[in-house]
Amino acid sequence: MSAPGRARLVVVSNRVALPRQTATGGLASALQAALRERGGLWFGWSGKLAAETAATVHRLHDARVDYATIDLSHADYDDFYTGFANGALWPMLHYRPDLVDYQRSYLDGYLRVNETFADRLQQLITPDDVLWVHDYHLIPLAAMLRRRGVKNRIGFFLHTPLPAAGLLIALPNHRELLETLVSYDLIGVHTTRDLRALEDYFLHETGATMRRDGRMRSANGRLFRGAAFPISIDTADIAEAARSAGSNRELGQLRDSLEGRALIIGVDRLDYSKGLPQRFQAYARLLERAPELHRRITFLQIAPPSRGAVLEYRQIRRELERSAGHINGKYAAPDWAPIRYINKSFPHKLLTGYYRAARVGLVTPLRDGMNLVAKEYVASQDPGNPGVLVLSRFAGAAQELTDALLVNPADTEEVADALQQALAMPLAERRRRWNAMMAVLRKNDITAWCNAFLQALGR
Ligand code: GDG
Repeated sequence: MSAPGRARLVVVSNRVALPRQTATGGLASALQAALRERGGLWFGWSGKLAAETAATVHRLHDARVDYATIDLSHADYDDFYTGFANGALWPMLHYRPDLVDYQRSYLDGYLRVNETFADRLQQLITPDDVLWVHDYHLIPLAAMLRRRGVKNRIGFFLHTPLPAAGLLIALPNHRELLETLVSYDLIGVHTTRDLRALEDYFLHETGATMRRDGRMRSANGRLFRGAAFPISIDTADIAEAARSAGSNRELGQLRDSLEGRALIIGVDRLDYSKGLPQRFQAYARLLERAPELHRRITFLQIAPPSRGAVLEYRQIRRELERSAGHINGKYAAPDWAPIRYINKSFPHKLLTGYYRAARVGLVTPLRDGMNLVAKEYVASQDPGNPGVLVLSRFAGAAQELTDALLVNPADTEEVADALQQALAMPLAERRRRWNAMMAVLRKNDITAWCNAFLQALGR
């Protein structure tokens, strides 16, 4: 096998962000940046539905990257994607066992699609390739490839948090699923907290043992390792995009419409893990107790809809419409709306301009693997006059961005306090905090993340 540094990189993820597609997910944003830098093959679902799963493999080549995608049948989409991945695994991994909708037929569909991925992928790879599989949709893929005789190095990265073993065991058939992870050579997670959970699960629930060299040995004798790799952004690229967005017409329109008011911004996929109802409540609390801020602030929440096929996502959408309407109904004046709530996505470059125009970045997920919006907000700031990040303690990003104002997203008063503190923060303190966070992001950018993972996988 050639050194992984030189070997071809094959990235596998459920969704593939094809060239010139707007990527509104963290995984897509990060992998797009990583592959553009290094070249390689990206394999996954096309995002399209067809009569049959994977009848053909669609191929495309652009800027050093080969793309190979397959369509999913309606039944596979329902069972694998909507049913098991987003209806059972996602809530479980985000500490919401109450929302888990487990059905054996969903798990069967999930395993079926992973088998199809393994079949198609096997035809696309050569023995020297290094495989990097992403996220909770594809947990058993390596085990299925190994059964087909694939001996390549295979790494896995989990983009969500990993809850403690005590919670994970509430997932029916958890061992059937999670034990397949031992077929990867390296399992990457975002934070040391996630890593502790991973090791705890294997050591206490599956009979694996820890060796002196930090690798684990599974009950059936396979050696594998877990490690933390906090994902990041293309820091320099985002800083430059935000700087040059200044001349953008839409950004000018936003600035004009503010008429000098301080902007608070939130940008999140519309997802219950992002803490949006609690965030709206905290903002309402701020308006209630600080009348002097009325007409002087505007909260812009951008929340592109996602996973509309899952009931909880439709419910939260309705809940937020009600809540935003309620806040505006109660506090708005003929010439001022305290909250602007938008359910659509924007070009990424424009977002960086919006971040820069905002005095406060409000990022308060209940649980989040990392949260790239927090990092993008920091990287987009004007060094001479940076804004303040208010960040949930339960986002992975809080482990690195310790100079943000860290809050418990469920604590309405604490979030309202932090907003007030952020809006009043003197320039010198804003600059000190921003410089400290920016130093972290310059050092650990997306390239560093990618290299750290691939180097560890090569060892
Ligand atoms: C998962 C994990 C982890 C958002 N709205 C628009 C838009 N976005 C972009 C953002 C950012 C990305 O989507 C969102 O990333 P996050 O990390 O904040 O959240 P998830 O989508 O939940 O990502 C997360 C991540 O994977 C990576 O491992 O950090 O914890 O949940 O890049 O800018 N992009 C565009 N228009 C939008 O309206 N173009």
